[in-house]
Amino acid sequence: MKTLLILILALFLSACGRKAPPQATETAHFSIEGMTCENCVQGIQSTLMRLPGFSQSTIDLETDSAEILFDPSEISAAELAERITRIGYPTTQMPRPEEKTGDER
Ligand SMILES: [Cu+2]
Repeated sequence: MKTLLILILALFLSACGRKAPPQATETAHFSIEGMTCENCVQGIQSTLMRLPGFSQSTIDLETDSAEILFDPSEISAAELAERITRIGYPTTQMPRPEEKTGDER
């Protein structure tokens, strides 16, 4: 009885311990071809959600672009692009928009 409780507690603690360290996140920008409606966006989003290391995505149907937050130790930007391409939307990684603007002196 007691050992079971301790075991459960230990499992609980180790599960928490695994989630506790804040994951390093990286943002990547992509150009996605072939999206025509909200369903396309939903489809891409649900594919992304199943990937390890995926954190968050903002997909813009009007500009055919996406911004994806992910943990680079789990998945790469290239892999993300490949996964979206594989479900029918040819995706290429883009440079950050900040790098395009002539903001620096
Ligand atoms: Cu669609």
